[in-house]
Amino acid sequence: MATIDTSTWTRLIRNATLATCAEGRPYGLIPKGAVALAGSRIAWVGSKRDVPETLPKSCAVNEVNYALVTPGLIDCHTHLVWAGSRYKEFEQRLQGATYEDIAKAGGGIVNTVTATRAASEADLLTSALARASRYVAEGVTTLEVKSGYGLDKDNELKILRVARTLGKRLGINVRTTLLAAHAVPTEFKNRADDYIKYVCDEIIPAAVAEGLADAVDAYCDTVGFTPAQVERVLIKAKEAGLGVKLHAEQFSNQQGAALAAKYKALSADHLSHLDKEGVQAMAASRTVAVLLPGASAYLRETKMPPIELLRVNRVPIAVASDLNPGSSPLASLQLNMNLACTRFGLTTEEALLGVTRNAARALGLRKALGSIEPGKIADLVIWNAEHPAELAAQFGLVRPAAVLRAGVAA
Ligand code: DI6
Ligand code: FE
Repeated sequence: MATIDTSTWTRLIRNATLATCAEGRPYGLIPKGAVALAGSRIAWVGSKRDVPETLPKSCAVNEVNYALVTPGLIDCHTHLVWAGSRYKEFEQRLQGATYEDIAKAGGGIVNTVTATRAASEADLLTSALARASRYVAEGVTTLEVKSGYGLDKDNELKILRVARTLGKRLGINVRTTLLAAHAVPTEFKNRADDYIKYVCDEIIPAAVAEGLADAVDAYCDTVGFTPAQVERVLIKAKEAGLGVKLHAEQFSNQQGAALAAKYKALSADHLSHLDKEGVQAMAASRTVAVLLPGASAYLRETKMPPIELLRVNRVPIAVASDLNPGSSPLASLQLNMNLACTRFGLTTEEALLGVTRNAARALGLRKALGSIEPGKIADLVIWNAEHPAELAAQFGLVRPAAVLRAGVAA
């Protein structure tokens, strides 16, 4: 066997139940594993018996007693920055109203827009920090945050700035997504096309100029925008060099997934009403299917995404929390892993890959994050658990014993 160069190693985690989430075997599992770091990167991954005997003197050694070690978890779809509460709509739905009824009557997203526009950047940061901290406490090291409750240039940028600050304050990796095409604001009532023009001509360029958006998303549905309107946003975002994503096929089938695939979207999200053509289009473009079981459960939806079709066509499946005040005020990625299994029928392995390897792909970060492999960033979680299935098989019981972010203990 070739000798392993340990000269750059700064830390060795030994005696781990290593769920690398790399391809090749279930969970990428190495039962008696070890992982070596060189600063912020992963230098070597293997079996305990292959660890060289001589290590540099300065290399820290962590014996973890066969605890489970996974990549840092990634929530690739949240709307974490907002103000106000929508508890009244929850009560209305319990009385029989639907999400779409409430949106059409002028409630829903637009409600949260009013509160969010009125909130200061400092207040938005305070509430967003509290929400994001819950994710950090459950092993999340990368979080996507969408705008979409500002719906004008200044307020959309305000939300994206809060998102950027969150990452710095919590020392986690935050990816921002501009979702200006989330709903039609009241000042553009019955003028959705004009609003889309404003999004394309003013909001996207401003977000690009300030470097505030990593990607662009749009809401393609009966409560959102038509495929033709969404397409204009996708074209503009692509021209600006940004990745694109789409809220698609949540309440109805608008062929949004196929549209996303046409623009080589990183992901199409929700997908309860996705059909075979949509699945095949996503497979061809390697667009990730992001499943949001919390939103499905919270709105008491009965139509489920076509999991078996996604599997057969080898569409990568991610799982996210969709944290937002209207359709998923459920601030936990682990809860969503569990719901992905109980509600959508994912396996526990699919649930874990959905918040690691495939979630990284959904954010365009598959080369840097999402698995424990040499060269990747050393975002790792050591759990009070023995087996990777435990992460999805419970809720609120399995907790990180330690978290490393880019090789540094958090
Ligand atoms: N993502 C969204 O953007 C909307 N639904 C979803 O799953 C809901 C946002 C809201 O109601 O505030
Ligand atoms: Fe969403």
